[in-house]
Amino acid sequence: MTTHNMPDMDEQARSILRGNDRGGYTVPTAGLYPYQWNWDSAFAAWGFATFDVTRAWDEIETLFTGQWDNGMVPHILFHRPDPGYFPGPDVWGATGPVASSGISQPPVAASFARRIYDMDPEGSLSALKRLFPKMVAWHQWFMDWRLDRGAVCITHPWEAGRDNTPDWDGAMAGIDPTGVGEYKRRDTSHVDPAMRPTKYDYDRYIWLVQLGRRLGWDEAAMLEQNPFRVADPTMTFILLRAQRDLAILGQVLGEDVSSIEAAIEVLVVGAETLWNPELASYDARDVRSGQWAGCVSNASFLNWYAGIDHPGMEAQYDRIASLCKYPVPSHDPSSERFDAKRYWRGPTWAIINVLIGIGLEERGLTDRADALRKTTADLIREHGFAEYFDPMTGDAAGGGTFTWTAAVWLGWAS
Ligand code: 2M8
Repeated sequence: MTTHNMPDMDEQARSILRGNDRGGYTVPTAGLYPYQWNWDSAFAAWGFATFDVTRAWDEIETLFTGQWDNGMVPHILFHRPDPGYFPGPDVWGATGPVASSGISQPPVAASFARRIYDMDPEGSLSALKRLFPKMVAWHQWFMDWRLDRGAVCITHPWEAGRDNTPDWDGAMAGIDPTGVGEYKRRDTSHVDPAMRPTKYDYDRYIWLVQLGRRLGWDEAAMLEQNPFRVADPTMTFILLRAQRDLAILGQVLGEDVSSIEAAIEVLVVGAETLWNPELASYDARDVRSGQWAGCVSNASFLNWYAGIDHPGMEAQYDRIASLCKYPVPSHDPSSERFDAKRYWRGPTWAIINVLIGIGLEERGLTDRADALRKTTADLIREHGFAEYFDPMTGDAAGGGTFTWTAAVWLGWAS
C-alpha cells in the first residue's frame, strides 16, 4: 500500500470536524450521536480554534442558545429531529428555549473559552463578552443546586459523561426500574453491544429520565425525590477548574469576579470530601447511602487539572499507568469490574487524557505529562480517531471519525 496519498493526521482531524459540522454546531459522530452534546461541543470548539477561531466561538454560542432560565445548559440540544438516537426530545419532555435533555454535563466550556481567547485575544473579545454572563449563570446553577459538602453531585449517570462507570454501581443498584416500559435502544444498532452499557443500565437511565420528566425537571423536587445523587470527581474537578478559568476571563473583561472567587473556595473544600483514605484516591461518594464507590477511575486524576493535590496521588497514578500499555484507563485494571472494551468501565478516552495531561504539566509532573501525550498520540495515529480505546491493546472502540478525538489531536496530542 502506498501512503503518499493519505492526508496527514492534522488534515484528517480537520476534515472530521468539518464532516461532523452541521452548521453552527458539531455532532460527536454521525449516526450514533446525531445532536449537539454539551462537553463534546466545547472540545470541538477548541479543535476548530486551531484553524478557524470564528467557527470555534460559533460552536460555544450555539450551545448557549439552549441555556435554561435557571442557568442550566443541557447535555444534549436536539436542534433537528433524528430517529437514529434514543431517547429523543419526546422522551425528555423538557421545555427550554431549544428542544433538549433535562440534565447538564461537565462544564468544560469556560476552560476552552480561555484557551481559545489566548490563541486569538482580539478575534475572541466580542464573543467572550456575550458568553461571560451566561457562563457565570451556568456555573452558579451548579453552586445553587448541586453541592453536597462543597462537592458537585450528578442526578443521572449521563450527567458526568462517564455513563456506565463502576463509580455509579452502588447508586444504580438502589434504583428499581419497574414500570419503565418497553423502549427501543438505537445505540446498539450503530456499534457492537459489547462496547456499550447493558440493558440493566439502560432501564435505570430511562427510569431516571421518566422521573425527571414527572418532576418537571425541577431541581428542588429532584433533590427531594431522586434516589440517584452522587458527588462526582468529574463534575467537581472540572467545575473547580472552570471557575478558575472564568475568574481569569472576568478579570480580562474588567468584571467583578468576587463571587466566582468565593465559589472556588467552596469547591476546593468540596474536592477534599472526595478523598477516600482507604482507597488512597479521589473517589465518587453516594450522597443517599453515604457509601464510597471504591473506584479509581480516570476522573480521579483530574485533581491536578483542578489545581489541587494530595499525597499519594502520584503513586496511585504510577500504579494505574503501569497496569496497561495505553493509560489512562477509565477504571482500575486490577479491579474485577474492569472491562477493557465496555465504554467507561475500562477504555481509555483521549478527552480525559488531555485534561489529566494539562494538570500533570501544570503541577510540574512533566515526565508523566509528556509520556501521556505521547501514548495518546500513538493511540490515535495507530488506531484512528475512535471514540475510545482498549487500554491494553489500543484497539479502537465505539464510534469512529469522532469529533473530540480529532479535537484532542489538533489541540494537544499532535
Ligand atoms: C456518551 O453519552 C451519551 C449520553 O449522553 C450516550 O451514550 O448516548 C458519553 O460518552 C458522553 O460523555 C458523551 O458526551 C456522549 C457523546 O459523545 O456520548
